[in-house]
Amino acid sequence: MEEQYGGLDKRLRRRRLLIFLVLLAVVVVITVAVVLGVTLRPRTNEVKATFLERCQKFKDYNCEKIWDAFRQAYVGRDSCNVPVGAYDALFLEAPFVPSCNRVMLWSKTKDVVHAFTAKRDCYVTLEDTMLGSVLDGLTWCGKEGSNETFTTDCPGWTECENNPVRSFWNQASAGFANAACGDVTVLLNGSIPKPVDPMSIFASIEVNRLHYNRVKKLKVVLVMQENPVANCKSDSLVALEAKLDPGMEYNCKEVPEAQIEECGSDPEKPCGSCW
Ligand code: DVN
Repeated sequence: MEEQYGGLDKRLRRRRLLIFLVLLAVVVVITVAVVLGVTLRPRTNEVKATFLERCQKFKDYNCEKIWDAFRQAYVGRDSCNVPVGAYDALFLEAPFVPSCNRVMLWSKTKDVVHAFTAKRDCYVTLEDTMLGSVLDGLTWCGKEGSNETFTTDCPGWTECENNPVRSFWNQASAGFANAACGDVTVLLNGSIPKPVDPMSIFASIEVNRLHYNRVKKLKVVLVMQENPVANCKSDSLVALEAKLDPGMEYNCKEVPEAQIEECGSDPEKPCGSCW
């Protein structure tokens, strides 16, 4: 008799364990579904709100129209099939205004450059223009069959060439360089062996668009930190000068980062004296 009860008891415990495991599995599945649902859910409203809020800081732009021109470049498309040309309508809607003697390009010096232009308006970087400012630091993509804008599960910068973010910055950089005129300044990094990286946007897209009929001089500011590893005679800088249109002036200055930061912070000092 006792054995019979013992067997019954065992079967009861086994059944309770089974029910507990099934319930646990259900809870885990629901939790994963909710987390995925939240992380992968379309973020159209968030991206659009940020886009419009940043755009409206600039006068005389029809921000709703620009948003529509922007989203049509990637919405409903495979995120590795958004070529630079997909943004043509956007740049027609918000073209770059020619900027003489104020264009500042950069490469591997994002922080020091934007710290400078945040304090002084004598130069303008792409990220200080309306479109550059609106999209700086954002991630976006669409999906085939969806009308939404996503900010997660989008291809990374190097995952595929024609991703929405990289194609935008490539096209924007080309347009920004095309709008340059007079003297152009570029801040490069003296702490890396190749301040002019051939794979960079500056070297592969922007330099090729600095033509002598508009741009008369390229001024290189080589930002020098402690223990620099490059100088104005480094191979990649000599090659840069050789690449410029005949007749275009070129100069290169090795400038301590501290001097740029200090000069940028002193509104009394003319920008030109910062290097
Ligand atoms: O002249 C500037 C400016 O006009 C811009 O439009 O292009 C020039 C800077 O691009 P660059 O010459 O390629 O310089 P960087 O420093 O190599 O790259 C610039 C930015 O592109 C990086 O700051 C990255 O942006 P992020 O993530 O800091 O907002 C992005 N980038 C470049 N290579 C990347 C990358 N992001 C991820 N992975 C990479 N491999």
